[in-house]
Amino acid sequence: RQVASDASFHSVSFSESNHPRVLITGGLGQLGVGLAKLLRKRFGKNNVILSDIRKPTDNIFYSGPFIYSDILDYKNLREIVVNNRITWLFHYSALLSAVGEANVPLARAVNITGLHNVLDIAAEHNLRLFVPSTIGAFGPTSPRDPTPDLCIQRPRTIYGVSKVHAELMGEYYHYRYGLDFRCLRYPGIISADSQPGGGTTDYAVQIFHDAIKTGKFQCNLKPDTRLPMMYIDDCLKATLEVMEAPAEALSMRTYNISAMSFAPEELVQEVQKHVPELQVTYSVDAVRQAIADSWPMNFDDSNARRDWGWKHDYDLPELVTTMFSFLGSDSR
Ligand code: AKB
Repeated sequence: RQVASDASFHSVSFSESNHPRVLITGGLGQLGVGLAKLLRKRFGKNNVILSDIRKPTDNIFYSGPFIYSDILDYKNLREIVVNNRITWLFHYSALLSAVGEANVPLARAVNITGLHNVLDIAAEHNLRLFVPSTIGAFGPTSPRDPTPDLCIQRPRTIYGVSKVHAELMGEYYHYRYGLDFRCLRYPGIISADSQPGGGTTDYAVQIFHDAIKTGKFQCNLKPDTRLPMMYIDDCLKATLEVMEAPAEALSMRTYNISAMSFAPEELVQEVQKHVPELQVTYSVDAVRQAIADSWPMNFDDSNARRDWGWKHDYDLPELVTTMFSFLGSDSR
């Protein structure tokens, strides 16, 4: 047993030691804190380490182990994996679609070079590795309604290209070196207590905040732009489920997951059931619109449903009700 040192997560009790030891990279983005909460409930607080290059707020720091980790620093990452006896890694560091187009060299470094570091360390240390992919891994020549798991993937964003690369490299390491790589293609994710950073689907989160704060919302996509979307709890549930699935159940290593699909005008209608006075205008962002027009409208996730029993809980009305009960629509 490892002797406790300065960080509290070194002192793991024997009862906790059967659980995976988890590291989450990019942990302060939209999904990491929620994932850490879910995994800590299941595996014990000290067995789940959040990491990022950003400074955490006090509440994140006190809710469980947090560590500085730069995925572009190979030695730093390897040291963290070794010192903390990590067995599962969730690799969330990435630049999203819109922000990636604004800084292609940085997106290339974080999304591609960073992934290479993670893959090598995961293979070297026998980790189970989860890498999220996205609807953005498809492009204008992919079938869009519905988009199956296996089809043409020729995305036109650096984000999409890097995610196809991640899918293929992860699968290659799996077949070549036995790496336990697992990957889900996420739709746009909608969450109340964390913000997305620089994606094309961000409007679907922003509308809730603006409806409550100002009663006015300016949408940067056209009203009929249909995209697959999912509530964060479904996304995190799927992530844990695919990581816990027995290897024999997985007929593939990269799965689409789906819950609902809507266009801004449909979301607006549903939101107006809670905030009838909401005023909506459309001011289309050309970059985001072109990206959205090249992405799936509906995701075919029948393989995930068959292989490991994927089932979503939230459709559009439940999503909207849940968002408002979280954000407190009467705090206006
Ligand atoms: C984005 O819009 O870039 C992301 C995604 C769908 O992967 N939310």
